Order: sequence, then structure tokens, then C-alpha cells
Amino acid sequence: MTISFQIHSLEIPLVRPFRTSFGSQSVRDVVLVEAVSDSGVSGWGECVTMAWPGYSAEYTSGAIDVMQKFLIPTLEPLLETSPEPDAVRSALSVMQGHPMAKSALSTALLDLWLKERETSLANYLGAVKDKVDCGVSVGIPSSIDSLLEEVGSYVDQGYKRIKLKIEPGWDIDAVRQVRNAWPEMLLQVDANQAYERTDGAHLAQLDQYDLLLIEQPLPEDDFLGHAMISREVNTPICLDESILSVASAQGAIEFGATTIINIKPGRVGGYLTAKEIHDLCVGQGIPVWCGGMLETGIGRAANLALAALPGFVLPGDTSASNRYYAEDVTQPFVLDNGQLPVPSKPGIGIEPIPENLEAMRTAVITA
Ligand code: NPQ
Ligand code: MG
Repeated sequence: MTISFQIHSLEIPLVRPFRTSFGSQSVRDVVLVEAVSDSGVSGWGECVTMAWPGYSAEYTSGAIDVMQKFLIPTLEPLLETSPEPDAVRSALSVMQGHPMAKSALSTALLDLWLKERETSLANYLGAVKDKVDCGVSVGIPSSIDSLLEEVGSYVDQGYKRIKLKIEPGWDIDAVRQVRNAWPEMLLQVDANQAYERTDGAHLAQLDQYDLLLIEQPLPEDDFLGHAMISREVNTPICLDESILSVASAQGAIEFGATTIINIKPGRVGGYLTAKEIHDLCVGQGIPVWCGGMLETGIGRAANLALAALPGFVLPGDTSASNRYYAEDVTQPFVLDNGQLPVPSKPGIGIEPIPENLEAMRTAVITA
């Protein structure tokens, strides 16, 4: 076998705790997958799981386990040479679920494959921009005053769109106050599945604040519920957690459950499927934007390549490194006029800084 894997576990403190409807984090546990060829070239992919299954069923130690026990052994016959991206995806498809673990492995192999071809991920995917507009996601704070202060600092930094995390008890008033302070700002909200089918009339109170969208109000599997809410609320509904594949995207659109889609490569098993969902949405007139999972520079770099495709017409959660981390594992991504540059070097176009990787690492496994 000529390609082997190193699974690096890191812990990086967040600049401020990030609270959502499913819990709070003050440290990001990060898994970076390194695909090492015997010619000494490495490809990198980030696994975007959280420590516990709050956002989706996947979680970090489970992802490492499934990679080691099942996904890497499944790929082994392909690893004599750098495998074609589509062969990697179809080999992994014999195992159900675990899209974040699959995405990390397949992105590491894709990075390696693209480096051998001296092609950037952006170029490979069909990017049409060299900079992308960036938004920022604002956690649920302890008070309205700290919300306004945090939003104000992002506005001052130049972010082009603000997303507020909401939950029952922290929604209408928070949005009203932010909207009053910034009447023109592009503004949207994300509930991370915290509401119920009967909350349509309540959520319709958000209609008066001119939001771009309401993201994932109901549980992941509830397409009918989202279609019902869509009929009661004028603000567009945008699905995140529910979109796991091209088929689920197509179903959600056909059922009237969503009119805008948040694309996250980790949630759909990798960049090939992310691009296919983008292509489907472009064909159906559905706007898309690139979500975020508190990625380090490794995941962020690849997301910027995706966000440069033509259907990404809304600013994404592709924030600068300093939104989350005082120090990133890579050279930091720095906001410039509300935009980040799309990496142009071969592959994902960035690598960990060795000293940072070592300082942040809590464990490394050879698999
Ligand atoms: C979302 N992300 O769009 C998510 C969910 C999310 C940027 O709002 C640790 C790791 C904490 C991943 C909290 C944003 C997280 C996380 C929220 C992802 O739904
Ligand atoms: Mg979301």
C-alpha cells in the first residue's frame, strides 16, 4: 500500500463560548485526517464532528472509530496509487451513514490527488470567483446587551451578513433588537431543530424583520413539518441538517420543505456530493450558501473553494479564522472588505503549520 493515514486529534480554545439550541462549546475538538503517500506528499481533510451528537448523530470519537474499523479498511484496495475521487466515494458508499467521517477521508485523498495534478480544488469544482462574501454566525449570548455588542463587532469587521442562533425564548425579541440597530444588514436566523410543527404562527412574527431565511426550525427528518411551516411563514425556510444527499435535497425542494439550501460538505459526505447538490439547486433555481462547522484553516480552505461556485449567491458561514480562534492550525484567513480569498494553490491550497499542529495535538493515530 502506498497511501496511509494519520488521524490527528486537536483541541483549540474558542475565542468565546459558542452556544446554540443544542448546547455550548468553549473548546473545539478537531480531527484532521492526513493521507500520506510514499513519495512524501500529504493530503489533508477535516472531520467536522462535535464531541457529542448534538448537531447530528455523528460525534468525534465515533468518527475516529468508524474510520479506523470500517472506512479505511474499505478503501485499502484503492490505496496502491492515488485513487480517483469518484472511486473513493463509491467505495465508501457500501457503509451507511457517517458522512462527516467519509468527507474527512475523501477530502484528504482528493487533496493528494489534486496536488499530483497541480490543480486547485476551486478549479476542479468549477469556481468562478477568487474571493467570496462572508457572513458570521452569532451564538446565543447571556443578554441582549452582549448580543448587540457582539453583532456590532462583526459589523465593524466588515461581515456582509449576520446569522443569529435562536431557540424558544431567544428569538423574536433578539431579532427585533438587532434589526432596529442595523436596519439594512443582511440578517438570518438558525434554530438547529429547536421548534415544533405547531410553532408556525410564532415563527411568523419574524416576518416583519425582513430576514433572508429561517434555517432548520424542525427536526432533521421532518420534511412534512417544514412544508407546513413554510405555508404559515413568509420568510423563506432553509434546510441544513435535513439535507444529507442529492436525493434528500431533491425531495425537500419537491415537497416544498425548503426554498434555499445550506450546503456543508461534511454533512453530505464530501465535496463531490456537495457540488452535485449545488448543480441540482442551480437547475431548480434554489439559492445555496456554504455552511460552517467551526472549521480550522483546513476545512475553511476547502469550503472557500466550494463557496466560489456560481450557485453560492448568499454569503456563507465562511468566517475568518479569528471569529473562532486566536491561533489557527494554518496561516490564518483574514477578512478583507467582508471577503476571504479562495485558495489557488494545488489541492485545498493550505497545510497545517507543523509547530501549531504539534502544540494543539492531543493524540495521533496511524491507520
Ligand atoms: C449550523 N454552524 O449552521 C452550525 C452548527 C454548529 C457556524 O452556526 C462545535 C462544532 C460547535 C460544530 C456549533 C454554525 C458547533 C458546531 C454549531 C456546529 O447549524
Ligand atoms: Mg445550521
